[in-house]
Amino acid sequence: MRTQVVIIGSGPSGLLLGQLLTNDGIDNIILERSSQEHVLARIRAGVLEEGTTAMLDEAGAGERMRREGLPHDGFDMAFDGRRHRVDLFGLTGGKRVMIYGQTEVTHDLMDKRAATGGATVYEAADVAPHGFDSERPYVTYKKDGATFRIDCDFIAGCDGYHGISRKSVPETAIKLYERAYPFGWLGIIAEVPPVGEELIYANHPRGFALCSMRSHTRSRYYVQCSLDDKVDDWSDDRFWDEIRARLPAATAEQMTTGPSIEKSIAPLRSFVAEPLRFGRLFLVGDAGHIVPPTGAKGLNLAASDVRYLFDGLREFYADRSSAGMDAYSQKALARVWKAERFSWWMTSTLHKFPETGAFGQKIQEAELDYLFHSRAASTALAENYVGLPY
Ligand code: RFL
Ligand code: PHB
Repeated sequence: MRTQVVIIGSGPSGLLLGQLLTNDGIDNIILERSSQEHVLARIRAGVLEEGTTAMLDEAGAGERMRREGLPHDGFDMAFDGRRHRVDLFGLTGGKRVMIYGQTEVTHDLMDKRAATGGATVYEAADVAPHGFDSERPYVTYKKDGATFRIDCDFIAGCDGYHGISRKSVPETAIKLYERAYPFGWLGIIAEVPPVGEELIYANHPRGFALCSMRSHTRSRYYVQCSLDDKVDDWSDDRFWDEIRARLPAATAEQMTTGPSIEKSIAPLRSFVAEPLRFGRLFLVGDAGHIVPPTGAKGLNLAASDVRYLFDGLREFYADRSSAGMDAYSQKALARVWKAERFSWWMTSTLHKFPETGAFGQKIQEAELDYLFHSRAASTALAENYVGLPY
């Protein structure tokens, strides 16, 4: 079998890249380890930057998002018993974010791929990239007991943090930067109206909390938890008591509670691999970098990586120029590191760190107080939250 680009992984980065290539007449095959149902069952991101929504439109997969997504012009930060609004729209000269779940993004991209005849192999086992340091790379995989080989021009490693692409690169060719945080996020979804019109990020001596949403009737809430905690340690009642304890009293009183329909714990990590290109293999999205979710940047970075790589591939096939692909790693990393910095800052400012104690809490409150009394500091926050240009 032969194609132009083999894409490993059908998360948002693989699906978005695949759709842009297909629309441009560039042949591609997606190899995905899991089943389609499993990919669609993962509940993750919820905040899309304008760059990301524009790319979904460009891919032809933005129609439902434009209809059902919730554009937000700001969000609140709560600390010291009060809520303060960050006016994203006013501070950035008219930019906003879109609240639309990653599950829906994935769904829309899968539907578009099916409608335009793109090939995806689900439940592809033992996927392995080969020969990417030569002119003739290929990828092998197993399906239903048989082994297959696909020859190609390029391989896009869109297979997430635990994928095979990054692991296939010789250790001497790659440098890894990493920081693990000493806590996790316990997240739930419940069929209850969100407590506020906009998101609320809360700093509290008991720990961080986030009130997000998926629609006007579906809430997505998180609390900082211990890495040793298990989902079973957290009954719905314990979760609701804890999140209310971390919010200003007036907000807690307004909160509607109800049974959770999903509950999971995620560790928080910052991670970057350098470079993101190895001959004819490219690392895209979470395969190349991870941010803690506090800044809502992971999915948006996957989209900006796809922008740079797609432009490079298009230029190669249209003009036989490798200039765009040669610039991929450096361009993507410049944006990645700025989002890493911002996500680290949001995480550091809003979470309870066991080692810093009451002093750390006071410093955080001073930083937040400064933020809301300085237009310059608020503008820097808003500019990063809506997404730096690319
Ligand atoms: P994904 O989504 O992990 O997809 C990778 C795909 O590759 C497949 N795969 C393989 N396929 C073949 N062979 C192998 N050997 C393979 N190994 C893996 C996997 O099955 C999977 O289908 O990576 P991608 O596409 O780069 O997308 C990245 C985003 O999913 C991620 O950055 C975001 O979810 C991060 N994130 C958030 N990002 C935001 O922009 N805004 C948010 O509000 C936000 N909130 C979050 C988040 C992530 C969270 N968790 C659980 C990690 C909230 C949470 C709680
Ligand atoms: C979410 O809605 O899942 C969400 C929102 C904002 C974040 C992280 C996650 O910073």
